Amino acid sequence: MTVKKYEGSAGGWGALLSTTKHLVKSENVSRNIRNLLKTNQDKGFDCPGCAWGESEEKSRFRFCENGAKAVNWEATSRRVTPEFFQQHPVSWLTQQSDYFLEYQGRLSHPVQYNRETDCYEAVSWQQAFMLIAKHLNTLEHPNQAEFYTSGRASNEAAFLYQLFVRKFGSNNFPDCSNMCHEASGIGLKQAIGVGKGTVTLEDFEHADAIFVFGQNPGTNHPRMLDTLRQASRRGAAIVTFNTLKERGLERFTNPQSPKEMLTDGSTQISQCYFTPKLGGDMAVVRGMVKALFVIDNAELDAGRSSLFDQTFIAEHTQGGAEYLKAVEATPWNEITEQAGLSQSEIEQAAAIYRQSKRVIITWAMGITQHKHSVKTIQEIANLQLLFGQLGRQGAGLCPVRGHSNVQGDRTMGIDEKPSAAFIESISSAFDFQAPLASGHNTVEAIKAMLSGESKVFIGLGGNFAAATPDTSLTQRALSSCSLTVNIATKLNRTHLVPGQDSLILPCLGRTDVDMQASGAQSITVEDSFSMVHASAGVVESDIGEMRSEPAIIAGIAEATLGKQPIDWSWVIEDYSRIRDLIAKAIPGFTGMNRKIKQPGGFYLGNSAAERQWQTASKKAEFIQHDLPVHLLPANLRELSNDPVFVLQTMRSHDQYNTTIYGFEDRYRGISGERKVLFVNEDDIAALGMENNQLVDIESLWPDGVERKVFGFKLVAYDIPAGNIAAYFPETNPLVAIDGKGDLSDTPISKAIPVVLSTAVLKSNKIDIVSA
Ligand SMILES: Nc1nc2c(c(=O)[nH]1)N[C@H]1C(S)=C(S)[C@@H](COP(=O)(O)OP(=O)(O)OC[C@H]3O[C@@H](n4cnc5c(=O)[nH]c(N)nc54)[C@H](O)[C@@H]3O)O[C@H]1N2
Ligand SMILES: Nc1nc2c(c(=O)[nH]1)N[C@H]1C(S)=C(S)[C@@H](COP(=O)(O)OP(=O)(O)OC[C@H]3O[C@@H](n4cnc5c(=O)[nH]c(N)nc54)[C@H](O)[C@@H]3O)O[C@H]1N2
Ligand SMILES: [Mo]
Repeated sequence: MTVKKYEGSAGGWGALLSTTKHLVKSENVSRNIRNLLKTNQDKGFDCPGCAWGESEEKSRFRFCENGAKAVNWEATSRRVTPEFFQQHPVSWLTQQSDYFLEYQGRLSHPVQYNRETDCYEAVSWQQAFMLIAKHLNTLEHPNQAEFYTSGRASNEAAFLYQLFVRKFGSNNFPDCSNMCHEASGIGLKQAIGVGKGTVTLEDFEHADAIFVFGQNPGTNHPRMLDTLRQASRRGAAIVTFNTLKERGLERFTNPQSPKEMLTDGSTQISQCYFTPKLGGDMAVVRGMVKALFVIDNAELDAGRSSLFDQTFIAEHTQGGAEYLKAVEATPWNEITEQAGLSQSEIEQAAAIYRQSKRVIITWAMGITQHKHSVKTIQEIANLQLLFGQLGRQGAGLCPVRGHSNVQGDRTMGIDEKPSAAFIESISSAFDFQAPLASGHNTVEAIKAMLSGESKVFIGLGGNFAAATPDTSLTQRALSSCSLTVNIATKLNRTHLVPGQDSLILPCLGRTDVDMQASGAQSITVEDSFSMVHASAGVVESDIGEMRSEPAIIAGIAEATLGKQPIDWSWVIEDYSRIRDLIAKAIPGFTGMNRKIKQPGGFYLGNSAAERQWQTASKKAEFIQHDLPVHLLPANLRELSNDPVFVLQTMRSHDQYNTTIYGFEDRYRGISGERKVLFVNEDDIAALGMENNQLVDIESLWPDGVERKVFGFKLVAYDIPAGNIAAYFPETNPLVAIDGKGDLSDTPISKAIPVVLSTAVLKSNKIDIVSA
């Protein structure tokens, strides 16, 4: 392993070289280059990398380095066949790293686990569907099954899936969003009546300032960097709040700009870069509002007009006065202590905000994976409401979504707490009573499987065993099921935790040609900006027995329910038939088949952006919360006499969630290792430890369970004292199942209380990644 400070800008030659390296490694160079050229083009496929939108601008290249990795690794010619499984029993595969599992290539045949041989063995699709139907139809209650979804599923697949599950009788839809932007959905729905972002990509061209909270676009949304670069170049102020100095937010060289590439130039991204403590962002925003309120009072005293948009506040909002009273009552020392920033730093940020007529605020996992995430998001909304930054061009709220269709899946009804209106709409469109009672989210699903209440797990994509909290408990939950089913492109950890019966069903990915009775099909997705557009795969390769996700869901549904409430096989012949059903049942999708023919697709609209408030009061709500009493609650601090650190678990530059592409975290200067722990230099000294030494990490939770991971290398890093950072999923065993966000139930993956000790040479039972 090497640690070497990265001095360059983000992007640039490093990104280009890495793209080329991954092209070569995936053994299909020319075909893959052809694929890249089709990424995010009107007639190509939607990049499975992230949910950032596409500009209208005609450019030949619409992929980024990390999108290229996602495309290449999906389009590999390697195959995991029944022969592979015959040679490799599950107990042997369990010992292999996630990198190894991913590298074996695409799953090619449906397989069923045989307990006697400990191997997966080939089954026919029909046998697989019948086995699932048998398990589902013998449950005492439909709520004894869990139907997980990861955010790559298309609108068509997600729609059929939810229709099947609701007709079956359940709302048990745990999904990746429960671990991701759940808090954004809940927080915004209460505040502005819609749980989605209010801006479009075009708004970024008009913003005077963009505030970026808790997000690492250089790695996770590289195409966003180009948007930020353009904004910066035309003079918009970009202000970043991130616990770490992420290079992509400092400066960026656009690999698609010949001039920058040839002159070694780069664009400064953030005008100001603040490094608050983990979880300190609510205090930051509270401080900004406090600073602005003081100026507002002074302006009014001097007989000048208010800083705030008083017309907007009066006409469109309620609760503003109470909120400002609470802001006034919050003392500066509480704010600065919690934010980890000085009053003057916060005032500096407030000054930029004040000078900017049009402000966009973006955020991702650094905001959503805390105990007080919903509160923080509502604090951000409060700030924007004071200045009327909703329904104004170049302004608004922008939660930057993760998986490429996670937002679309929710729109299609992958929602364990569907609204009464949604249920009414499905019920009347398909002439049956869909269930009204809430189903299980991810944490509830794990608990239900663990207690034996739920007996069947079906995963539409994703890697449940690795992505969820409390790894050993989750694995116990899965293995105590009577049936586990995984619909997947690649082999992963979850497939190695079979229930009594277990199936792996291989599916086509975004890049593959999807051939059905009426010809090649396209599917649709929705990006972070509520744009719905079509995507059609271009890769024609040896697909073995793979089937499309819609076809697999239809097969399961038909075996379980017969032709109810629709003729499942008939709609699969031509996906425009599925879209006609979507148009019939989901608001905003009338004429879907026609509208997706428009270049760039169609905009679903956003009521808050039109200043229509779908809240109980029909106004936008200022929602007031007190700051957390302490970022590290006393009951947790008191669990150890050793210094307690707050750990954030994040992504390296070389992974896609639980998929590990390699061992480089280029911009953080790490190479050849993933078991690293980023710690402040002074903290290392205070612990009496040394840079590069190995430590064990134990998390603290008042339930008496030992949660520990072993052998992480200390890396002295520019990070606030008391805060540390490591990669997920290696650290998921540390997240206690009950360590979750208030109101959102999202695991607190960015706020895990831990203590460190010198490593005893022991390896984890579930040491899920090694080089
Ligand atoms: N290449 C690639 N692209 C991806 C993914 C991937 O794994 N790989 N995953 C996709 C998915 S599902 C998602 S959700 C997104 C995730 O995108 P991100 O949210 O960017 O993902 P993380 O790596 O979790 O990064 C969290 C960032 O927030 C900062 N941070 C953490 N805690 C705090 C805090 O309390 N306050 C502040 N101000 N900052 C904080 C961290 O330092 C880090 O920069 O990316 C999507 N795109
Ligand atoms: N500690 C910690 N835990 C976290 C996070 C964190 O920041 N820290 N982040 C959370 C977040 S934001 C998220 S979104 C979740 C992600 O949780 P998941 O979505 O469950 O996990 P992924 O790693 O994205 O899933 C990868 C698997 O999906 C399958 N796959 C890939 N493409 C397709 C496809 O087109 N169709 C199908 N059917 N399968 C496909 C492959 O088999 C692959 O192995 O993890 C969460 N967990
Ligand atoms: Mo995510």
